[in-house]
Amino acid sequence: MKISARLPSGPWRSPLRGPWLTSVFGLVLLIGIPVLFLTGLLSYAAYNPDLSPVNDKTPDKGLLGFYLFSWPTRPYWLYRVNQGVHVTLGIVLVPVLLAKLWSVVPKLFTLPPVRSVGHALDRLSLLLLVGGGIFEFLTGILNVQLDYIFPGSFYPLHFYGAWVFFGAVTAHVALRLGRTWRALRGRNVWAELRTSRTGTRPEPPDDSGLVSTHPAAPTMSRRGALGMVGLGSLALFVVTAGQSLGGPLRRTALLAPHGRSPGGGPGGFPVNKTAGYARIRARDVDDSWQLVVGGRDGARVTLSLDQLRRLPQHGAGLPIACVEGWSTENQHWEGVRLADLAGLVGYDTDPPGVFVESIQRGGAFRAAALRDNQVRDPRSLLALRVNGAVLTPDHGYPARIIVPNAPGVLNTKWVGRLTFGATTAGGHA
Ligand SMILES: Nc1nc2c(c(=O)[nH]1)N[C@H]1C(S)=C(S)[C@@H](COP(=O)(O)O)O[C@H]1N2
Ligand SMILES: [Mo]
Repeated sequence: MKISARLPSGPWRSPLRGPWLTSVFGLVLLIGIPVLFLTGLLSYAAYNPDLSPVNDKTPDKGLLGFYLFSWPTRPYWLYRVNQGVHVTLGIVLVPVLLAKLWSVVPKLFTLPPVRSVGHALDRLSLLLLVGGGIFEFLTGILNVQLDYIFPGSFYPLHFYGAWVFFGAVTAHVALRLGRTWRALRGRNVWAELRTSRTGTRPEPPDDSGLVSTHPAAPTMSRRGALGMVGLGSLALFVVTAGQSLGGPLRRTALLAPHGRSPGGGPGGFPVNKTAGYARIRARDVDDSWQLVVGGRDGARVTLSLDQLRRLPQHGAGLPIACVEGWSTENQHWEGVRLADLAGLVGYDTDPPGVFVESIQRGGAFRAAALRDNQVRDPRSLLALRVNGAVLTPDHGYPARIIVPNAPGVLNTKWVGRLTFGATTAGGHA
């Protein structure tokens, strides 16, 4: 009777549930979740969090941010790939996550809830695992689909949640890897994929708590269940990946919140916040517009658009890659090197980082801080033109930042002020 006390009674009667099916879903997540964790951590490093409070505002990263490093400017496409993988994989794994939860659902409702100290710890780790997983996937998806419904707080939530979730995943893997491995070896996957519904039998009774004691007749085969989940993931991939891969595939990105058909011409690539959304008025960017550049020992230079155009112009082919996963193909930007602008205010060599402010009043992303390595890269520009034409209003006319291998959020549009050697308004590094 010892065994039957651990077996699910109650409404859970699917004959498909069992250690093998759970382990197959678990194996996919075991490969996918570390990739999500790693690309997520890299994404934080890329946001220059040590230049808070303007960039990533997550407080107390001291302990959890032990790994942070100076994010490089090359290869210029790395952030685009990193974020495309993070967001696309996160979305594609949703059906697998749901299937895994479905497969273990009887375990989440076992009675009595706690049998021993060991069992209590095991259940607590499951709570953090299931809760943490749902929390991470939900905050991530809400963020990419509804753009920042948690103003300013998405980053800390998703960052702290990631550590809790990954800690629970690690504990879970340590506790279950042996059992998973045995379960996977216990059945032949190819034989399983050849078994139709009528040939489908429950897994043998065991003490896993997953196999039903009074299984119902199968309504689908394991092959069918795996196929349904696989097709779900494939469908999500097809309607998501185009937003990062770009080209003609952009049209297939039905789930992409931005720029599925961004139009043609030089400004024909996706826009995050439009000039209208940012409440940029025509008179803010007419002939009265000026760029204020601050620098060493209070040096200050004011430049009109004509004066900027008379400075040496340089080009760079760079994408915009948003933290939300969508990105553009390389665009050809032209403008003034950030390093040259630093040279106008006392930093002829080895310029420091720069604090960039938009003329936009308010809004989460009106300012950003760049590191010295970003300022020094010859491809880092205050861009005045893109693809052979003056910037469109939505892409930041009269001037915007473009930096290689940086998250889109650092490419400030409608720039009004640059302060070299500062990381906050009025502050100095
Ligand atoms: N002033 C200002 N600059 C901004 C933003 C903003 O909201 N305001 N959004 C940033 C974000 S999050 C991204 S992804 C890029 C998008 O650039 P694009 O709209 O030209 O594609 O602009 C960045 N620059
Ligand atoms: Mo972004």
